[in-house]
Amino acid sequence: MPSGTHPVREANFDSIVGPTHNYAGLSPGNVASASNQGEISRPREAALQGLAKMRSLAELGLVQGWLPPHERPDLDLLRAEGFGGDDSALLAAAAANAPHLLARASSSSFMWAANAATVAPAVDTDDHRVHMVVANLQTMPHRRIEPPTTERILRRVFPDQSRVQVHAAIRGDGLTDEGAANHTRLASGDDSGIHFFVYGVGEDASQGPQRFVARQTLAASRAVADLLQVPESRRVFAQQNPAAIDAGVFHNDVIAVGNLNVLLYHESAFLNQESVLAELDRRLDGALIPIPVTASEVSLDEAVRSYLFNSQLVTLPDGSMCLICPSECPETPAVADLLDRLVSRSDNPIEHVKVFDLRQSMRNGGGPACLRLRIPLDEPGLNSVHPPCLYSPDRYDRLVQWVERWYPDETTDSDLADPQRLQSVRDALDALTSILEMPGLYAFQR
Ligand code: SUG
Repeated sequence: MPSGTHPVREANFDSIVGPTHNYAGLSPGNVASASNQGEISRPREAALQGLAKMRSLAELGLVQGWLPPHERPDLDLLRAEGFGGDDSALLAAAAANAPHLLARASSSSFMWAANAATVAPAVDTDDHRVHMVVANLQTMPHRRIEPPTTERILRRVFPDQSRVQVHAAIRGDGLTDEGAANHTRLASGDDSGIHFFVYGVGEDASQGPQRFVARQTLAASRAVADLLQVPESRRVFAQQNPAAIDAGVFHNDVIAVGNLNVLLYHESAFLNQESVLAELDRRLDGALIPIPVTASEVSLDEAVRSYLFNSQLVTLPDGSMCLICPSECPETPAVADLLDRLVSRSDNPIEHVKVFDLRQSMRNGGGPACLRLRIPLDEPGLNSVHPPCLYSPDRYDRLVQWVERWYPDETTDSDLADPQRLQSVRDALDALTSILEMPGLYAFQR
């Protein structure tokens, strides 16, 4: 059977949280990031929370992988801004004169792998290869530094270009792209799927949000769809409701989540909601199972605070669906009620809810779905993945021990300039490249 005609299984690749995870308030429009600015972070706990989610999903019978962290602080960013001297002098000068630049250079924001790339499986593309387009992340300055490293990592994890083509981030005026967080693949069964791209602003900027920036443009979504080699007939574009962006919904995955033919969404998710849903249903030959959540059930504010829609919606081996929620969901009464109703109803395949403590990431606006990149793979595609980046109990244990050995318990602003921390991060990453069998991954190793 040629590649692209095997059934696909969704693999989730989560990024490992980095040792410099901190709260710097770098993302205007992201309510959690803004409100936790300056809080003390707990990098070890953050990384262990992420790893625990990965293990649980693997134990549920799902395909789980991990992506290595990027090197931080990014000293090249500081050098490009004019700081010089050896590494210690560089850190000290940046801390004294431009703490905001040091914060940008130190962010662990690459951990939200849903913003790493947009992916189309082999079964959907013109040339029957998986295509991935690295997100350019141009809107937030601290995230602009991610794409080259993301590209390098994805090429190492998916080295077989005859199966998986990794495309560099798109460039150009007005092309701002935040990856899979604004893209959903929907499908009925094993058939090829349709690709639902949600953008924040189109050609007419006056139709976009007024308070916060729209992170995804229509032009960018179109350019990504072209590179993915998804046929026109399988593309649907919709605009996010600008009022939702202005209420803190900075990505579509904060207000809607889909899996196979199910779409769970808030009634304020999209502009022209009815026609968007009708179009999705038509493209799925009438198989769409829409699950609207009204504002009277869960307000926009409760949706943003609980991150209900940032749950992962996954299909378990028995065919039932499970929502992987953050602990803020059952702690929000309206959301807890909604979840109870959802699993007890027979009009949808969601039968289970599993709750995870991801508070360290959540405080920066990153829930379960933000932490992972969905990569639907057929069997030959799965066999082509760099094996140490796929979950195994043994390597999981080694990663946990590695985090416990190297990650600081706490981080405050002043720690970001500590040269001993820098050395410890490099030692940690050096050790990680042995565990993941990726020699020379980081610039300091080359
Ligand atoms: O881009 N937060 C990230 C959160 C990304 C969430 N991803 C998805 N929704 N898929 C962002 O706003 C905060 C960093 C800080 O403030 O320190 C941050 O970058």
